[in-house]
Formats: sequence, structure tokens, C-alpha cells
Amino acid sequence: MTMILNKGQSATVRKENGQPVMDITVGANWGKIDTLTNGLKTGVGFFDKLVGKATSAVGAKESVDLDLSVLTFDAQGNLVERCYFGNQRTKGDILVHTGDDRQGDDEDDGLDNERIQIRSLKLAQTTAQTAVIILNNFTQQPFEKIPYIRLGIYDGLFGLRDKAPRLLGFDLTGDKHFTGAKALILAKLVKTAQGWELVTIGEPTTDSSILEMQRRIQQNYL
Ligand SMILES: [Ca+2]
Ligand SMILES: [Ca+2]
Repeated sequence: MTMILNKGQSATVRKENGQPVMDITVGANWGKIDTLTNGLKTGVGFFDKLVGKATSAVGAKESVDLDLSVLTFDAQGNLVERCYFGNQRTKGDILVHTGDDRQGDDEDDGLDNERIQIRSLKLAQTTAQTAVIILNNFTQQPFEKIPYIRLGIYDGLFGLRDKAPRLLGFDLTGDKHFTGAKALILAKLVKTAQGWELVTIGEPTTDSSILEMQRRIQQNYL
């Protein structure tokens, strides 16, 4: 299932058998920016080509450092844990990050560049009431400059190279809702008496850091 993420949209997701989602993995796949294409669009002149700028730019790509993170909060809205590039394993390996990709793909390989496993059963035994999945851009290019950004939420725990059954897919490529955006609040898991409920959010933001996003979440999304 591929869902279009609209601003402010939220939908509760359950498995096909109606059970709430349990252990899940989230992933992000994205590409580098083709600087030659962008350079031509912004007007590399004939003289530039003669002196070799255009030639030297052939095959040159600009790195894009997207960062996938999961932040957990207690019932009072206090931060419990941050799983991100700087803290790849939280206590008890409840949240596990596959490692920081700081570049993006040269060519679309169809594989996620970063993934985070969420052990929901173990998470339920902590004070965490909400787990929020976010994506921000460390290198700060707006999303519309990035050739593709695809996100997935998978049913189960998977490493970076594992084939994973998708509960949800989100394709931000060319989506005008994300023009100018540099970050995204993707979805949240909310603890209920019946288990965790997955609620999509799809809110684009211009936040430049995980800390800014954390504050925004604490003010508006818990
Ligand atoms: Ca990264
Ligand atoms: Ca990839």
C-alpha cells in the first residue's frame, strides 16, 4: 500500500487481520542531487563549459544527508529516548538504528539508506506513551531538490538489506506539499489498552535540527 501524505492527514493503521501493529521497522530511501542538471537549470554559461566546469561536473553529485529518527515521550510529554544517528541503540535495544547514511544513492537502488527497528512489545514495558517517527535533512537542501525520497513502514524487524513486507509506503518525490520542506513528522505510535496504534501525520516542516523537531512535537503532536 502506498499512501499519499497530505498535510494534517492522520489515519490509524491496523494489520489485515485487524490486530494492532506490533514490532515494526521504518526506512528511508533517497538519492543524491545531480549538480550538473541543477547547474544547467540555474545557467552554467558557454564560457563555463569551455573552461571545463560543466565537464568536471559530469557525474558530480551533491550529497544529501537525510536523518531518520524516532523520539519517544511519556504521558506527560517528556522525552524518554532519542534514536538517531548520534544514539543508534536505546536502552535494551528497544530502538535500533542501522547507521548514518550521509550521502544518498548515486542511482536509485530501491533499498533504504537508513532504517530504525522499533520493538513495540518491549517499548510497551517502558514509560513511553508515544513514539514519533521523523525525517530531517542535515545538509539542508529543500525536499523538492532531492531526486527521490521514499519512506516505508514494515511489519517486523529488519536490517538494511532485508526484504521487508510493507505496511505503508510514502513517496515524497515531486509532492508539492513538501516544496520548501526540510523535515517531516511522518507518523506516531500511540500506546493504547489494545496495543500500539500507528497514526500517520505527514506534516512537512522547515526545522533544521532534531531538537527543533522535538520541541514542535512536544507542543503540537502528543
Ligand atoms: Ca543520515
Ligand atoms: Ca537507497
